[in-house]
Amino acid sequence: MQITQHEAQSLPPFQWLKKPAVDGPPAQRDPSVVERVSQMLSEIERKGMDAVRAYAQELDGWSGDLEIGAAELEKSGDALPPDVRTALEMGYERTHRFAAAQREHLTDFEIEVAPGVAGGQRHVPVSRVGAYLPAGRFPLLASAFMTVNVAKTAGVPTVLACTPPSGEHGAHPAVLYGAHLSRADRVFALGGVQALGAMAFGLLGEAPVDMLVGAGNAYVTEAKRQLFGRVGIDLLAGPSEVAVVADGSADPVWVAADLLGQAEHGPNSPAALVTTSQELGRKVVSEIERQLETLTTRDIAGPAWRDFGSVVVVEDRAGAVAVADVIAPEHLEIQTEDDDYYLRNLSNYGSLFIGSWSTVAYSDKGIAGTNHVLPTGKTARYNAGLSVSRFLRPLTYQRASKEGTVSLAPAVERVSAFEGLAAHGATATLRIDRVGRTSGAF
Ligand code: HSO
Ligand code: ZN
Repeated sequence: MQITQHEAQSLPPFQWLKKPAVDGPPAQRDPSVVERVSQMLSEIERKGMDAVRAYAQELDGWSGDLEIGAAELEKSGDALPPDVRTALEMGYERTHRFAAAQREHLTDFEIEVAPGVAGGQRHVPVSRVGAYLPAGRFPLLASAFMTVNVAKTAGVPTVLACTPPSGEHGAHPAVLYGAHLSRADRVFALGGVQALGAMAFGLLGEAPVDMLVGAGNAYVTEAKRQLFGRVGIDLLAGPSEVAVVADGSADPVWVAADLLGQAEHGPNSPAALVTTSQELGRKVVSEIERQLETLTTRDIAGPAWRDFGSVVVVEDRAGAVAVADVIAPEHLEIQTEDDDYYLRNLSNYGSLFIGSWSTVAYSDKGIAGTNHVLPTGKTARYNAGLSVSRFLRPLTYQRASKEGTVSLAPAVERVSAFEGLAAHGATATLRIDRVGRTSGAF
């Protein structure tokens, strides 16, 4: 989310109130991680489940059953405090409803391209998806709603889910309950690279998956990157990010809280304030220090803010849009007197939170219905977050009738001859000769 020198040159004038202590973005790829993941994946591919089990034992201390049975999934909710269970059910229901609306708004169509020639498109789901449900430093309970649930809502017939073993349950009960609500077909207590390898290579009593989705640690992300091509992926998630665009009407206490609300994800989580008000910027800087004093996650959020936090003052709202589009944050909050101006003019963000009553955590937990698997590290310039459309390929088809050949074949013959591709031309010639040529140009 940093602003490079090159980008700064083409931006309207702006001023730094706080610069990140670290120059440049958080490191994305550690060569030792790349090497280790590559070696693990080739071992898993060669040795199959023996290697998977050995890694589960070595890295997670787990030698129990890998699959979580249907009965255990069914009762996973019983282990949860009732209010947590209710909140999870609410999150599932809302993310499902939002994904179902996305499905409904993807339209199939067929148009007449020329007389007797039709072209069409149908959205067809991927057959098999593998979802990774992280349970690391903080188990993110809504993960399954964002991946398994969205895939099932898109119509994916088989969705496998893997989550790291933890404690004697084999997996975190809340993560299991999320997977159960989300309609996972099979769930495994299996973490890290071995989970992704097992799903991609078809080692879990299932054919290989076609696509891997879900966030994880640096090893999980690197495994997805290395498996990409052989399987599809959703995106490569980097550290969670937030940016807030605020003017003098915003409450510095809320803005500071919202910045820390994502900074606590990890010590390399960037958070940025872009403001038209120098006064607000100064207040937010001191408010962050004040809130950090009592925040239980200050040992993470504090270094994150110091190293990757920024406050930028711009001259006007057009300047704020220009800066926000350059930093292209994963989450972008707008807290101004003119929120709709930003909705109309911004183009690079993972998900937008409009108005001071909308905050990122509402979506993070699934309670607001939208997806939290979002592009990070400026990839919002070209990518969007996870949605049903990622699991549905817009497959095209065409149909030409005998009548249609008249409007297709002569042009195809001419282009093919010009290219020197005789066999292409012949496919058209055969057909037009059967119909008979009409005189004149195509
Ligand atoms: N902010 C994370 C998702 C999350 N945070 C879930 C808390 N729970 C990535 O968008
Ligand atoms: Zn979050």
